[in-house]
Parts: sequence; structure tokens; C-alpha cells
Amino acid sequence: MTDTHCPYCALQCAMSITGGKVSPREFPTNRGGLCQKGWTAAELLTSPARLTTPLVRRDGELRPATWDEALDVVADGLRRLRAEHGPDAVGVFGGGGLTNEKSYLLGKFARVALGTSQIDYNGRFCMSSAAAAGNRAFGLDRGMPFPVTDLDGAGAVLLVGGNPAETMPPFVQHLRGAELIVVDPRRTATAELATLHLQPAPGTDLALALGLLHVAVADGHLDEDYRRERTTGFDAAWRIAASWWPERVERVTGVPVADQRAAVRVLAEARGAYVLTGRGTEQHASGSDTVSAWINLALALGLPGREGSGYGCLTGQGNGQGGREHGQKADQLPGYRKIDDPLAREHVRKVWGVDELPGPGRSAYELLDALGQPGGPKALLVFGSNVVVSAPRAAHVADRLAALDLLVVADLVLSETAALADVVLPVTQWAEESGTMTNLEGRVLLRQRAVAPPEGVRSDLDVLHGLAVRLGQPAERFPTEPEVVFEELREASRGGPADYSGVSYERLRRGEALHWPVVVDSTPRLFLDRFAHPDGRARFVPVDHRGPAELPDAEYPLQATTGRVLRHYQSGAQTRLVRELAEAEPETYVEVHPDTATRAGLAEGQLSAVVSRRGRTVARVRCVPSMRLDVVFLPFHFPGEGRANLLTNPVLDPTSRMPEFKVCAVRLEPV
Ligand SMILES: Nc1nc2c(c(=O)[nH]1)N[C@H]1C(S)=C(S)[C@@H](COP(=O)(O)OP(=O)(O)OC[C@H]3O[C@@H](n4cnc5c(=O)[nH]c(N)nc54)[C@H](O)[C@@H]3O)O[C@H]1N2
Ligand SMILES: Nc1nc2c(c(=O)[nH]1)N[C@H]1C(S)=C(S)[C@@H](COP(=O)(O)OP(=O)(O)OC[C@H]3O[C@@H](n4cnc5c(=O)[nH]c(N)nc54)[C@H](O)[C@@H]3O)O[C@H]1N2
Ligand code: SF4
Ligand SMILES: [Mo]
Repeated sequence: MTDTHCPYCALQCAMSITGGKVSPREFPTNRGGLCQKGWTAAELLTSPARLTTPLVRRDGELRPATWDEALDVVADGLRRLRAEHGPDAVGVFGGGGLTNEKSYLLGKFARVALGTSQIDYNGRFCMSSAAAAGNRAFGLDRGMPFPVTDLDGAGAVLLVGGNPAETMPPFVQHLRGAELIVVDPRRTATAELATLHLQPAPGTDLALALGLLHVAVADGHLDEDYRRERTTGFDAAWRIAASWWPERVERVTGVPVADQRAAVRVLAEARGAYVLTGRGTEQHASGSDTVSAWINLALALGLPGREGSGYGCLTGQGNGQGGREHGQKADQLPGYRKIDDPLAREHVRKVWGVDELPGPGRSAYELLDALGQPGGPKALLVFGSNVVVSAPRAAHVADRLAALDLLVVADLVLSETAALADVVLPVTQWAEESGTMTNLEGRVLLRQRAVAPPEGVRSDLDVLHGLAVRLGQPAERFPTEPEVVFEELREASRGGPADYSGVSYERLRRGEALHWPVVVDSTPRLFLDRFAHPDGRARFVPVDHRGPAELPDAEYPLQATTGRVLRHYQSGAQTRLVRELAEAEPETYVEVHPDTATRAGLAEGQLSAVVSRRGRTVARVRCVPSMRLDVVFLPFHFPGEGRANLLTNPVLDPTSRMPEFKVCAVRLEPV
């Protein structure tokens, strides 16, 4: 029996593996619980769909090749493109599911072995708006700056744009003791658990948050002592919120004045309250400002940086937290350092033993959009993402991939993106390798190898090593042993905001709870004494409502929003191959109010075309009476013409470069 953690989401539920079978394990976050995805996770270890040999495209078809052949093809291609067009002709796309060791080595590989600035990752589609807002307000971004179990004692929780009943089922037990207020345009399984459900139109959360701040101040709930001692910038933020009186907010969002007042009262009067945000409120072209507005509300009520209350964002991918700290993001170096900070560059240069480092590159969507264009990358290496399904304006992204001279995908299965590649490299997964993950509460976990990998696959670390050596790098610069990579990561992160220098495999094996920063001791709770800005104070950030980039009109009268269902994970590349999950949720669908369906000439169970300015998706109609009349919902887990991302608007948040996944204008048509 080997103790490990789930391959999927950021809750990183603890499990054991015995003879290739999963059983749940007691742990503070999941308390012995697993969701259906976790229970069935082992099926993919032995699935016939597993890739076990490298594939190289010859005469238009992917054909089996040896590892040497495949790596030679890649290295030759990269060398040639670099020689002809310079180092930025090669791009790298990483993922928040990769272990800390892989994220770290991928960033080092890009900057050192390729010398390219063109690296970013799918966390840009996930965490970036909350991260930007957290940094602005607190001077540091750790999704939850407190352990999940602190929520057990909460009197009230405001959960905005998150549906953990489907996205992190075992997490919900931590909300049981609190009065729960859910903000979601849909009446989700999570909203069903709430005392109060606010149902705004998609993309109007910023107005709602300004309105709740207005009510908090007008109704006398501003925590004056806290504001004076622990924050700055209230006046500028208030000047904007002052004009968002509740009736105006109701007109823009659809949330009744009485519900706005009730929500603020519940939060203000609770002993111990938390504000939590999920992707619903973050994945907008105004996502960073929207999260800032929710943090402003939390600051006005005096919640962050106090024991028993706070603000947190629910990180999504397995290593969504660690994945954003170790340098696979375009503007970052390991330890959550900024790539344009001269001291950070010097520190990392020394650890890596190199004289030069490239500067910041393009953000994820901008990188994909530039592929094959003049001045853009001509080759792309993808590790841990299925962008053909998960990136916005997906048909355009597929066109950009097709315009490349060389597309290389490392994956465990032939994802829709891998199927388009010139070279596919089959890698080990989760239980077949060791590595560390940092969960949603900033706790570093060790996932230990539990089973032998199938013959023919190699780890991502091995792949990076093999390519780096072929590109002329010294072999020892790209270690293949996770623990050796981690030892180097410790040094690279030392002194940075996300300092892992005190974390070791040995301490993790002993089961120590280590929340970063860890120089010697763990930091389960941040900000109790001071926030991370130089003056120790949190910042109110003045933000105003802008609304979605695309509003409904006569041609596209409805708003589509997108998200997740219990049984599938992300692009579905993994979960669509697990029989129990695929049978229960075999195809995409569109949730729509019955009256809206009728008006479009549609009925329950029929196929509908959902059409936006970017494209057309085909989905089966599910009539849901609790839906708003003006909103439809599609999950984004399905491929082909069922891709929700054929519709989505790639307009970006100016600060975080997050695309507006959560709202675009559409119409429904019978097929
Ligand atoms: N089953 C499952 N679990 C997962 C994942 C998965 O793919 N499947 N992925 C993991 C990852 S990477 C992530 S990031 C997390 C995401 O976890 P969540 O944030 O919980 O997931 P989503 O379904 O994307 O969005 C949550 C809710 O936002 C609502 N929403 C849409 N538009 C708006 C809006 O304008 N305002 C507000 N307030 N709400 C809105 C949607 O109706 C939806 O119910 O889940 C993780 N867990
Ligand atoms: N419309 C819409 N689109 C969205 C979202 C939304 O809410 N709505 N959410 C966005 C969010 S929050 C996210 S996080 C993204 C996620 O979307 P993706 O980035 O596509 O995430 P996954 O489907 O998890 O893709 C991971 C791929 O890597 C493979 N893989 C898993 N582990 C490893 C590994 O260790 N090494 C390697 N090399 N490969 C591995 C898997 O088999 C899979 O093919 O989607 C975004 N797209
Ligand atoms: S909640 Fe997340 S970590 Fe837990 S079993 Fe489900 S997918 Fe795995
Ligand atoms: Mo995510």
C-alpha cells in the first residue's frame, strides 16, 4: 500500500493505492472522502487508451517511433528553427496539473535550454485574475491564506462563482456549519445548500460587489478600527461604491435589494465570516477588478488577516497553486519571483549557473494566437494541456496550431491536441512517478510512486532531460530524479515570496503539514500580523463596473456561460476515457429555461445549435426551470463540434490576461 493523492483537482484528496486500486485516506482536507473522479482514477493507469510509444508524423500520419527517433526529430526541428528565426521561434505551453518539479524544470528548460521568452501555461485560464487581485490587495498571492479546516468554524461564508458540490465534493463538508450565501447565475447543487442564493446575470458581479460594499457602509458595518490600522485606500474605493446604491445594483444584476441587504447582514453579524471566489466571478475580461471588488468588501468587514475569518480563492487544478510559483508563467521565475526584477534574475541565474535569461513572454492566449504568425513562434511544445478543447475561440486556436512548423505534445493519452501534433511523447502519470503538489491551502504534498509505469513511457523530467542534452546542455543541469529537482527548486525559491527552502521530501514523508513560505516553520495562516506590502497594510483597490465585453443583441439575444460537471475533468481528455464517468455523462448539453427553449423552437432532449460570433456548437437541450430566462450554460469538457470553446470570446482581462470564458452572446437554433 502506498499513500498518495488524487490526480485531479486542487483539493488533492488523500488516497492509498493497493494493487493498482484506490482507497480513500483520512486527511484534513477530504476527511476520508473522494468524489467519483477520484474513486475511478486508477482506471487510466491500465487503460488501453494509454499511449505507450512515441509517435512521429510521417506522410501525414502519426506512426510509432523509438524514443531516440522521436527526440531527435524534435531536437533537430528546434535547432533548425532557432538558427533560422532566433530563440523566440520556439514556444512552450505548460499546465497547472504538473508537479512542482515538472513546472520548475519546464521553466528552466525554456529559459536555459531553448533561451526562449515564449512560455506560459493553462493557469492563465484559471487562477490569473484571483492571483492578480490577491497580489494587489495583500502583496502576496496564496489562494487560501489559511487551512481549509478553518472554514469549519465559520459563522458565514459568501461563495462567489464557485460550485464545489460538483467541482470539489469533499470540500463541501467544511461549509456545513456556516450560513452559506452563494452567488451564481445558475441554481447549482451548491446553491441548493445555501441559506441565500443571489442569481446575478453573468458578468455583473463587479456591480454586485460594489453594491454590497455600499450596503455594508450605509448600514453601519464598516470595521473602522481595522480600516484605520490594517488598510489603505478606502476613500478612493468608496468614492466609486458610493454611487452603486442598491436599486441601481438590482437594475444591473437582477439581484433584489432585500437580498443584497440580507447577504451583508449575515456576513457582518456572523462570528467569523469568509469570502471565497471561484472561476465564475474570475473568468471575465474584468476578472481582476471583480476579485478586487470582493476583496474590498472583505476588507470593509475586517475579515482578511484575522484568525477565524478571511478571503480566499478556490484554486482549481491539482497543482494550480504550485504551478503558478515555479516559473512556467511568462512573467515569473521560481519562488514566485518577477522575471523583470533584477535581483530575482540574479538569484535564479546563479542557481542555474547561466549568464543570461530571457525577459517576459506572451500570455497563454496571446501565445496561442501568435503561433505561425509573423514574429510568433514556429514550434510549440505542450506539456499538460489540451488547448484545442480548453482554450477560448478554439477553432482559431486549432488553425494556429496547424500553421506551426513543429507541434510536440507530451501526454498520457492521445488528447485532441496530441492528435494534431507532429511528435507525441508518451509520459508517466501521477501514481507512476513521485513529485510534490501544492494544494489549494498552500500545503506542499508528496505524491509517491505507487505502481510501475507501462513499458515504453518516460517521465516529463526524462523528456526534458533528453531534449536538453540533445540541445547541447550539460546532463546534470536537467536531473531526472524528482527529489534532486526539488533540492534545486528549494534553492531557486529561497528568499522569494513562495519560499520552499525549508521543505524537504524527508519532512513530507514524515507527514509534516508544510504550508509555504517554509524557511524553517510552516505558515498555515498568512497576514495575521501584517500583510505583505512594505507598509504591512492591505490595499483597497478602486474599481468600477464595466460589464461583459459582449452584450446580447437582436442577433444573439442570450448569454452563454460555461463551466464544469461533477463527472468530467477539464478538457475531458482523461475522464472521457473512464467508463463509469463517460457512461454517466456521455455528451455535451446546454442548460436552458424551458420557456427560452420553446421560444427557440426547441424541446427537452433535442439537439440545438448554439451560435456565437466565433462559431457554432451542437448540444442536447436540458430544460432547467431554475435557469434565468436570458442565460444558457454549457460544460466545456467535450470535444469536436460539442466544444463550448467554439463559442467563447477571447477578449482578455488587461491585468491578468484571463479570457472571458464565463460570458458571451449566443442564440439557439434547432439543428
Ligand atoms: N468535476 C470537476 N471538478 C473540477 C474541475 C473539473 O473540470 N471538473 N476542474 C478543477 C479546476 S481546474 C477548477 S479551476 C475548478 C473550478 O471550480 P468552480 O469555480 O466551482 O467551477 P466552474 O463550473 O467553472 O464555475 C463555477 C460556477 O460559476 C458560475 N458562473 C458563471 N458565470 C458566472 C458569473 O458571471 N458570476 C458568478 N458569480 N458565477 C458565474 C457557473 O454557473 C458555475 O456554477 O474546479 C476544479 N474541479
Ligand atoms: N469554456 C471554458 N473553458 C475553460 C474553462 C471554463 O471554465 N470554461 N476553464 C479553464 C480552466 S480553469 C482550466 S484549468 C483549463 C484546463 O484545460 P486544459 O489545460 O486542457 O486541462 P486538462 O484537460 O487537464 O489537460 C491536461 C492534459 O495533460 C495531460 N496530462 C495530465 N497529467 C500530465 C502530466 O503529468 N504530464 C503531461 N505531459 N501531461 C499530463 C492530460 O491527459 C490532458 O490531455 O481550461 C480552461 N478552459
Ligand atoms: S474532489 Fe478533487 S482531489 Fe478529491 S477526489 Fe475529487 S477530483 Fe480528486
Ligand atoms: Mo482551472
